[in-house]
Formats: sequence, structure tokens, C-alpha cells
Amino acid sequence: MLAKKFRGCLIGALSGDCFGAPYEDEPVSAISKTQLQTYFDNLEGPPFKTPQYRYTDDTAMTKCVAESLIAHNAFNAYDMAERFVKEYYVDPNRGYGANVTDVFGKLNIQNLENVWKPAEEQFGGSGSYGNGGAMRVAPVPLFAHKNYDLMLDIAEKSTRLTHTHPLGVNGALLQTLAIYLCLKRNPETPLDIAEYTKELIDKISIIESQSNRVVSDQVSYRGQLLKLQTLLELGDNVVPYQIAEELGTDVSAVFSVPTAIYCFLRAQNPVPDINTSSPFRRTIQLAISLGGDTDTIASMSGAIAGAYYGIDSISQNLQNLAEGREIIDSLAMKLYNQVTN
Ligand code: R7I
Ligand code: MG
Ligand code: MG
Repeated sequence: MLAKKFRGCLIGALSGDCFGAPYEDEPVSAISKTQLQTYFDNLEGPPFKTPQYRYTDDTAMTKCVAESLIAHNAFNAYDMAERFVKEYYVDPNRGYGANVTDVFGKLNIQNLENVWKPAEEQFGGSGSYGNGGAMRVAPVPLFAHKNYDLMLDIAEKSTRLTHTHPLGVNGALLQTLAIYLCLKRNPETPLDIAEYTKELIDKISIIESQSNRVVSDQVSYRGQLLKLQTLLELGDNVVPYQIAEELGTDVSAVFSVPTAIYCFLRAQNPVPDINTSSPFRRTIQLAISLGGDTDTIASMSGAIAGAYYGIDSISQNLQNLAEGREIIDSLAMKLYNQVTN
């Protein structure tokens, strides 16, 4: 089962990215639920002649994280940074965040002299709080789930190569934890949503209470997860607009990672206007229906759902339409072989 969870996690992330990308930046009010239903029905239906759906920066960088961990069987800052830079310059048109490209530029010009410094200099020295660390972190819990402290350490350092703001770092840690908790749970038995959420809140609260992670303003991951709990309790009495409003759907980590987790948890049960028997599809369809940063929120929720349900929950037709499926699947298997041998 663990191999299926590894593949489900990375192919889940890829699928959310590829199928969410066409909707990126649409406001929630502009997304027709019936049109989205038809879009997914077609994607999952009998194969039709269409180009594959292109992946974006989310997958390009996830690939780098996985390849680097596999190549060194450890976190190697220089190597990972070098892969990010090379990947970017080979194909800069993958929809990268507006400011992270400055980091790649500096790393390139300075020939990777100090791999940490360009990220620290972002936004006048406060560092980026974008979701770029969280969106690419999925390979880390796969690689290091047997060693909790090491897992958090790698998640933090791999994020710090581009994002040093505490909200950027903690968002990647929360996404890591969400996947980690799924790897350990059996999808054959119904998920205990309350228990899962409590464990996530307990773990992120410990992380946020550490002195170097205190954020000056009022927003915290703990606070966002408490809102998530309230929204989950409301069940069907909450519409996409409210979810988007309360949890956020933008490119900042704090207003997107908890949203992705919400989609995974909410999709454990049927959702109005989403007609499917597949809880994986329900997860990413719900994520996309919220609008905003659809590729990234669908990708992060897809990684979590895939780590819980496994690869068999993602329909073959859907998988076949995602660019890079074979590469991503082989990286998942390499990670699996590495950590189980
Ligand atoms: O976080 P990042 O890699 O972007 C990822 C997003 C995903 O949605 C991808 O799919 C792609 O579309 O981009 O890139 P950054 O440039 O570091 O951060 C993204 C954006 O967040 C920035 O361009 C800013 O608009 C905003 N942002 C900030 N704004 C003000 N002050 C991030 N940090 C700050 C900040 O400290
Ligand atoms: Mg993207
Ligand atoms: Mg995005």
C-alpha cells in the first residue's frame, strides 16, 4: 500500500496542477459548477484526442525536489538550488510566481555562491510568504516520513532556498504534516476527520510557538485551522464563496494551504454540485471550484488526497491527460525504493 500512496501523492499533485491550471486566477463567482462538472466528466470519460494538459511551476519544482533527494539520498542545498535554477532557465514559461524569479536570477549570476542569501533578500529582507515552498514539498514527507525531525528539517530548508518568511516556511511544514498524517492512515477505514484535524492543529501549534517562527500580524496557521474546523462542522451549509472568503484562495501560503486541507477533508463526504464516486476527483474538483490559485490549491489537496487513497483512486484517463505522468510516477517509485531498501 505504501508504494501506491507514494505514487498517489505525486500523481495527485501533478493532476491538481495540470487540471487546475486552466482556471488559475478566476474569481470564485466566475466558475460555473455545471461547466466544471462537464470538464471533469470529459477528462475522466472515454479517451478523446486532445493535447495533454501542461503542468506549471508547481510540478517543475516538485520534480527538482524529488530528483535532488533521490540523487543524494539526503537534502543537499546546493544541488536542489542548482536544479531549481536550471529547471527555470530551461523553461521559464511555466507560470512561476512573480518575485521568485529574482531568486533564480541572483543564484544564477552569483553562480550559487551563497544559496540561502537571495531568498533572504526578498521583499526588503522579510522573505516571501508565497505558497511556492508548500506547493513543491510533497516529496519530502515521502522521503523522510520515518524520521519526523529530519522530515521537518528538510521541509524547512528546501523552502528557505526561495521563501524565508515564517508564513512561507510554516505553510510548507503544514503541507508536509498533512501528507505525513495521510501516509500513516488506512484508506479502507473511514477517516476520523476530527482526530486528523486535532493532530494537525497540535503539531502546527508546537511549530508556531517556537520563537523564530512568531509572525507579527494576527494571522496564524492554528487560527486558519480553527476556522477550517468550524467550516467542516457546517457541512453542506457552506457555499464555495464562503470557503474562499474565510480560508482564502490566493498565492500566499497562509491563505491557500489550509484551504487545500479543507478540500481533502470536506471531500471525504459527498459535496453538492460535484457528481462523482471518486473522492480524489471530488477533492480537486472542489479545490478548483473555489477559484483563485486553482493550480496550486488543487495540486496541494491532490497530493494530500493521493497520499491517503493511493494511486488507484486517480482514474487512468485522468492520469493519461497529465503532462509528465511517467516521469513523476517513476520519481515516486524511486523514492519508495530508496526509503524501503
Ligand atoms: O510563492 P511563489 O513561488 O509563487 C507560487 C505561485 C503559485 O500559485 C504558482 O502556481 C505560481 O502561479 O505562483 O512566488 P513568490 O513570487 O515568492 O510569491 C508569490 C507572490 O506572493 C508574490 O509575487 C507576491 O505577490 C506575494 N508575496 C508577497 N507580497 C508582499 N509581501 C509573497 N511574499 C510577499 C511579501 O512579503
Ligand atoms: Mg503554478
Ligand atoms: Mg498557482
